Amino acid sequence: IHPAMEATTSLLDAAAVGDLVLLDPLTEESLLQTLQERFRRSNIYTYIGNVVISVNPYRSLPIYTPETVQEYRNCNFFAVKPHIYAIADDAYRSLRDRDRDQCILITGESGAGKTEASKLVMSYVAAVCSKGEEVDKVKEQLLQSNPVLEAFGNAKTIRNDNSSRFGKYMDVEFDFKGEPLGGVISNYLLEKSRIVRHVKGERNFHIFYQLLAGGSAQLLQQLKLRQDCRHYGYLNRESSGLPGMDDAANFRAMQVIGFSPAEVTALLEVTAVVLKLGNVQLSSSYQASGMEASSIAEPQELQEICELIGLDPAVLERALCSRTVKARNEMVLTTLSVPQGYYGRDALAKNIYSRLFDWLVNRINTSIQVSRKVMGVLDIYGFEIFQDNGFEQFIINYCNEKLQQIFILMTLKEEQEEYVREVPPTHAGPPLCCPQCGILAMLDEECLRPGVVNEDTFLTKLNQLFATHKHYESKETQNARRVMDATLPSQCFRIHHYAGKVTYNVTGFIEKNNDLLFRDLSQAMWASRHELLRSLFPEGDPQKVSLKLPPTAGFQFKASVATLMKNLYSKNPNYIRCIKPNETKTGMLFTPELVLAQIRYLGLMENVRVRRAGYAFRQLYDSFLQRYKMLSPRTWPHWTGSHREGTKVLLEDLAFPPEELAFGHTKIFIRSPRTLFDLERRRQERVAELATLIQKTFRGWR
Ligand code: AD9
Ligand code: MG
Repeated sequence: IHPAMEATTSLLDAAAVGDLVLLDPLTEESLLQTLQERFRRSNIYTYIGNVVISVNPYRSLPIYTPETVQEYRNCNFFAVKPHIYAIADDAYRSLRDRDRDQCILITGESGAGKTEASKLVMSYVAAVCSKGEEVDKVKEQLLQSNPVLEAFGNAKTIRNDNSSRFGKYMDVEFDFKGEPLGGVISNYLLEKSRIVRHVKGERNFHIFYQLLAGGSAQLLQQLKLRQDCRHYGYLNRESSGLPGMDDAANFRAMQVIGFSPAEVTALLEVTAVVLKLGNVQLSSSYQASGMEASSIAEPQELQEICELIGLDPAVLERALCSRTVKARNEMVLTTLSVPQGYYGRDALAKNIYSRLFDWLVNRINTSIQVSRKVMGVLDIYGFEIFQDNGFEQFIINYCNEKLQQIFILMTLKEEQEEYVREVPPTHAGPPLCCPQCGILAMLDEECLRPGVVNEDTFLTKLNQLFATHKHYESKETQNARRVMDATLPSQCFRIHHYAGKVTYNVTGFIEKNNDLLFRDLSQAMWASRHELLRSLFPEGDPQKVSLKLPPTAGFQFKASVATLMKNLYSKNPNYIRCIKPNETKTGMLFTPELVLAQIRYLGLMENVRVRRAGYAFRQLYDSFLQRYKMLSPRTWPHWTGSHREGTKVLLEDLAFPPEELAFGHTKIFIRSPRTLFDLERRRQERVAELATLIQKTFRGWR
């Protein structure tokens, strides 16, 4: 049997169809069962038309070999088993041959397999496009950027040992022949609060552990670091190693393509500075005036930091322990209390790190940037619901909500474009309306308000603004609606996201949105002789003192998400929807309730319905004819006319009801799965007949 036949048979296997569009009957239950049955057979990929659903196997499967790559190269989407390579191939070919910019949108909750999927797509494209010295260099640079960015931008969370703590969108650029020329990476809001604090059982960013575990004795000495993680306040003081993750080996294998040795050193120096800042301890003393003041408790760490960055320790000490404020048109130096001092220290560490991360992305970009046809791959942090959700979760979930909206909008747009008949919009439901934009705007307003700002007034204002919003809840709106609910504490609000209800604690919202760094600290950094560090704090230049407040974290994020959405909307979308099968990261374990929840919020049922609202099945005329031509004596064994004509003749002879079929320009559309199954059944019978015939003929020869 030709592999293509086997694959289509698997697509049509009634117990586990490869394309959910062919599910009959279509119910949530049958959808779930199909995914489960396929998963059991290690078929982790399933289609809804050209959307790929991927269920995380949590173990390595032998399905990403060079042979598999060859199998999917130039494949016909319907002729091979569902695979992420098929979508990558389809996108790549549309880009090369039809000159349409592509984007690949990967969504799913934390730990569902988005980052792995994005790497698979990239490596597939790298493998199939042509070879040559120049091209290989570009490919290598594109692929090599991954480990570095993951080291600095990923961390262990409760839900995922290698969780992306930043959003990443990468445009890969191709020339007219389809050879990669370079790329541009955009990064979205790194979760920098992790630098100074993380939940028990999680870790800080991988790079710190990797550096300590994998750096040579000489390097650590140069960076003035100790090997033991437990020495560092910002790192997990308990065990730090992760099963299945070799920090030391990862560090040694990491190559920063295109960086000079001096740049790598500078990068690691600044990383070390962040780690060491966490060990700078403050103690309190009282001044003659009776004011509380803070001072450096133990000068060693501060001294070493300053040696690393070429700064007078007195300057840093002053910036950490005091602050210049404007009083009656005069600048005066005031002392900071110990908590204020620590606040400043942590803000500095977070700022250094997140700016370093931006620098890293930009630096990688300068070595890979050009501009032609593009294929974008979006791998963002997944939807998160924790016990305790703060500003970070709010931002992450906002982004996911936007992506879901664009998914719905784009699926509709695409369906309408492809079908002869319009798809009634009621099938997908209106795009979700979520109060998040309004919340961010309100937060900015609060942050800009002069005088004392606090989270209570912020929450009160939200309660007024969303008093009647059906996706918003808080203690106050519940009281007004006479709802008794002990699970909603008073300093929280709850949003009904497409993916579920999330309760956010407003504590820390204002501080994190303001992202305030005392000017004295940025000026101190600018005064250092460390070129890289200095370049991260341009606003520290006393010549450039601006009175304008810097944009808030929320504002910047909203703006960058809006740009991203516009960018995605202008491209031809390809979707990979990732599903997490269990909560314990266990290989091949499928927990139906968990998957069902994801089926619901990924809107997979809707997706199938939209796809089926017109015609369930579509295929290019030539491949369709190739597969079924044996069913009519007029087309078998040879048809000499056009593929479209041949398909018409063939289907005429099979006498299907005309409303079941539509003849497009390049494709045949078939309305219901039943017709397709019928067609397939007849084909199998005919194949068996032909096989017997051939056998007989052979026997006759003998
Ligand atoms: V998050 O939103 O960044 O927290 P992701 O990116 O969705 O999340 P990730 O790709 O990091 O999840 O996958 C989590 C883990 O699942 C990986 O570290 C692998 O151990 C495992 N995984 C995911 N996809 C595959 C796969 N196709 N084959 C084998 C996989 N293992
Ligand atoms: Mg990820």
